[in-house]
Amino acid sequence: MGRPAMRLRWGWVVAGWWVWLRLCGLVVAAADGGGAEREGETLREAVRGRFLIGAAVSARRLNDPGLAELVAREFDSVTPENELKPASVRPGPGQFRFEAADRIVDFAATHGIKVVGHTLCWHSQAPRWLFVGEDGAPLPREKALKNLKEHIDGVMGHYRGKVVGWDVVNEALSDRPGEYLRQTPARRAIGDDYIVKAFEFAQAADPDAELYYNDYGIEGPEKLQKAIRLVRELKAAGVRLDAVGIQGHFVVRDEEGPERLERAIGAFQAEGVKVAVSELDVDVLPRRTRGADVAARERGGLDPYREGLPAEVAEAQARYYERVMRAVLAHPGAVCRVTFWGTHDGTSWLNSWPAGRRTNHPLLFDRDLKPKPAYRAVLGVLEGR
Ligand code: 9MR
Repeated sequence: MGRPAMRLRWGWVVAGWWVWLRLCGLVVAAADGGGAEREGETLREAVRGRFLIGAAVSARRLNDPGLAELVAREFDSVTPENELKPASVRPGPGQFRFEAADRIVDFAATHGIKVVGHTLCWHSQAPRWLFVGEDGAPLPREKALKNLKEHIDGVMGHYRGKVVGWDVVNEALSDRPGEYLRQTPARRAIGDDYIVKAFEFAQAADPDAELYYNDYGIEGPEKLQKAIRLVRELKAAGVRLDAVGIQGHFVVRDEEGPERLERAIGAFQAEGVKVAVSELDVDVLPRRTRGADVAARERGGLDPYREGLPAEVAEAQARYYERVMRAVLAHPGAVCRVTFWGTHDGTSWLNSWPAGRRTNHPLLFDRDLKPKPAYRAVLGVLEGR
């Protein structure tokens, strides 16, 4: 009788010590599911509250315990990668569907992680009926505004108090030189002020949520000017804009990316608006397409790293990430969040964009969830090394 009870008590004592040591960060590697070999701090510890550090996640992939453990360990914020887009939450007019996004929000609440909402108004991944009539013509302005308001009220209302901020409008700026706004279904139906209207609706739907404008390539000189014009117009219209999301889809061969990012962060800081690096990744595959327009497609893309990322490319990518993080730290207080667009390399959208199925390696963790040189580079910069 006595001996099993003793053993049980000793078991609890040992387990208690182990949990305590884990919390102190003294025991790490053996406990980390997915085989992550770490020493010392995690990203969310190393960032020391200077800004949020996050990853895009999918509800389905969070079912993988190794991936879930990695997210909870390394990040203090998540962005549902697709689950909050209009196409995902709106099965039809008057209808909302939140199950998948709710699973992510519940996961985040369990682990003390903040949730960023992506995205309320975008020309892609949105149902046609929001802004286009059955005859294929743009809806009348009043009807389109009603739909936009109903959408924003419904989604932000459901997540009030659970989502810290929203990409209210996504990718509204044109990639064409000299053209300011992209032509989109919302703009055709409502007019140029659809962006201001979306921010007004969002501000009213959840006054406590932060409001962001999010776009790719706005660190480049021409699009940056357009983004600054938009920031000023929103300000002039009296709507609140808490941060601009610079997506940060970089290509390792594009040497100037980090300098452009640093200049853009400084430029937005001068406008009095914060910056979120909202969809960070560093593509290692050859491609002709620039930017991150989801509609862009390329044929005959090479796929040289199917068997793994060569050490010298992994190193070049690590140096690139290091420069990106130095740009982020160069303007203290200017950046409110850095979010990686995926968790491990196998989850990245860049495995199927701009060319068909390939094996890309753009993130901090490899397909076995092991930290790459890029992870150590990011951690090193955060730790001041
Ligand atoms: O990563 C997303 C991918 O899973 C989707 O298939 C794609 C479809 O539109 O959208 C990707 O995310 C995009 C984000 O929503 C907006 N910026 C560009 C991102 C990469 O395409």
